[in-house]
Amino acid sequence: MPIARPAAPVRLEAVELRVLHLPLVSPFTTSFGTETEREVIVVRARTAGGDGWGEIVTQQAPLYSSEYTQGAWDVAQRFLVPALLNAGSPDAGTLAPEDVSGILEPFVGHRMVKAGLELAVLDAALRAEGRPLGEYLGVVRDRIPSGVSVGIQRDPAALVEAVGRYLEEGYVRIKIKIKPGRDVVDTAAVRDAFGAIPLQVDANSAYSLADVEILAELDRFDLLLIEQPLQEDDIVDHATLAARLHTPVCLDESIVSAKAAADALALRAASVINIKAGRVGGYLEAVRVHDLCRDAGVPVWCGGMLETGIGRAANAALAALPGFTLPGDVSASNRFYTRDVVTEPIVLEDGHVRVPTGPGIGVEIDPVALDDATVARVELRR
Ligand code: OSB
Ligand code: MG
Repeated sequence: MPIARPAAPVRLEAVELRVLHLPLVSPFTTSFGTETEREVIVVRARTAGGDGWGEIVTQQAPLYSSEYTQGAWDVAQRFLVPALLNAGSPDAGTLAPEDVSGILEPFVGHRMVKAGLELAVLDAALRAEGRPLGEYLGVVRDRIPSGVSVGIQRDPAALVEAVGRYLEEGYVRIKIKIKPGRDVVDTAAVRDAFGAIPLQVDANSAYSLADVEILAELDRFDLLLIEQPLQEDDIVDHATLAARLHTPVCLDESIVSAKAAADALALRAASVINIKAGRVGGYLEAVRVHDLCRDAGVPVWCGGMLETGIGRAANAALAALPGFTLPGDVSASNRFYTRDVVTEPIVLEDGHVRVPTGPGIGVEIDPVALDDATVARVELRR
């Protein structure tokens, strides 16, 4: 469903940006690299009616997507934040959250930056109204089943150990990262150890169509899906691959907008879609992707970008929309962090995560934790 009731406009007075460095509880390895520390940008929208918070989910290096944190830091200050601060009629000077994406639209790409800015403005607007983000987006649940994304480990035995710990904690769905040479063996090890658990794999673009035989070997593991086997722009190749596999193909990196989602579905390049607000340019575009998939009868699930408590709270709300019929990568904060930047980080309860019910994103910032994690800070004023 489209947003039923728009948020009241805000008077945007300043935007504060911070680069945070947050140590990860353990290294996170994917087909594109290993991270030991999360570098991320937090946005504070300062409005006449109070502050709002958002998160720009870029990573330190452009390996998952072309966006990266220093590029985001630059484009935000040079172009995107000034465009928002200058928006609105000069006397009224107000900005509606629903207008943010249109104001930023002339600037090509940089969707993660746009998403973080939009969320901060939206959070400020909703907090001023005392209205929860979930209610605004149209949630139909008060909690969501929680899956966990498990990085590539030293060897399959270490993977089995890691997966075992997450299952003990209660996660209801396991996703393992794969890459060439660590696909069939790792998947077989997890299946052998744990039987018919809900299991899926994520290749993060590590294969090409020439690898179809190897990918078809995964069919025997009865996976929920294989996520993004091929490159971001390999839409036709994904369609060719999908026709050759029994395992459903799910797209992540390729789905950069509602238009990209519609095109991928039209070409039969995917039968499941991973929705990440950052990747598609915001939570409102994420709802549009959700809506079109729901109309097409295509299941979606909420992906993650190792969010802090800010983005994690917003993801928990997004994932409670009706079309999110598969468990997402919305795990507890302690899956990645010992110390989050919010006062009540997301926790796992009986394999589920609660949808926040407070105003806006529904979590409060821990100012000391935020300052401790901050390595750069700038404020742009009207
Ligand atoms: O491909 O889904 C991905 C993390 C960073 C970049 C890309 C991905 C991921 C994850 C982690 O899989 C998801 C999470 O935040 O738990
Ligand atoms: Mg992925």
